[in-house]
Amino acid sequence: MTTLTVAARPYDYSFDPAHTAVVLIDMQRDFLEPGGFGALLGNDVAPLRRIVPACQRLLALARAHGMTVIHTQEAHDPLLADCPPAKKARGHLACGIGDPGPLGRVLVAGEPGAGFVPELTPEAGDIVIRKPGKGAFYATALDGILKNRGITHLLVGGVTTEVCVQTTLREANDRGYECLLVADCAASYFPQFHDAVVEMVVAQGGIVGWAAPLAALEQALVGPAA
Ligand code: TIU
Repeated sequence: MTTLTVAARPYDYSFDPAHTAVVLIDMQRDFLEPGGFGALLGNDVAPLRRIVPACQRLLALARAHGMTVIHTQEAHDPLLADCPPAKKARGHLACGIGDPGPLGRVLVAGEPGAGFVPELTPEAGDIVIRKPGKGAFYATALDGILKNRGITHLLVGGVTTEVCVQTTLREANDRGYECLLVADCAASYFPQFHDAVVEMVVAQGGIVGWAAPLAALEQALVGPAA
């Protein structure tokens, strides 16, 4: 049993890498590239692209320390059988979920847009969870997979902070997982929403979890920079 401590908010976060998973939420072309679902919703994708190098470092740390790596992917089956009509209708998009767009059919599994950005392609041994909703626990095998591995702690990053990241954090917290939001490995199209989520997570004594920058996690795992 190894207990490492991260200088986090609202107070130190302790974890054992053997019982910890890095969960990287939805780092897909549909959210990070022009022409994808996020851009079709009217968003500028630049703030999301900026976290890619930090996410690469987070994955490298996880792999170097034997942690489970989980990538989630928001995508629907080609028949949209797992897409609630209410989700497809939301936003009244001319080109919405399931429609042919610049990156293939929007948010459909197997299409270019649903794929991960090339810098964060899953490696052998990583687990990929396809999810139909915003939370990664809803209608997926994630909870069972984590329990099968004895995972109790989650280090969470990805996009977008206030939609799929926050929903997943709350789902995980209610299931008893100890969650650290790696703040600079998450991003929103709206920087003020990102900042607000970080504050919401750590408020009230860490009612939903902890937050820390990647550097604090690096320091816990590899010691202070020389
Ligand atoms: N639109 C938006 O901010 N997010 C999503 O639709 N999905 C995720 O957050 N992954």
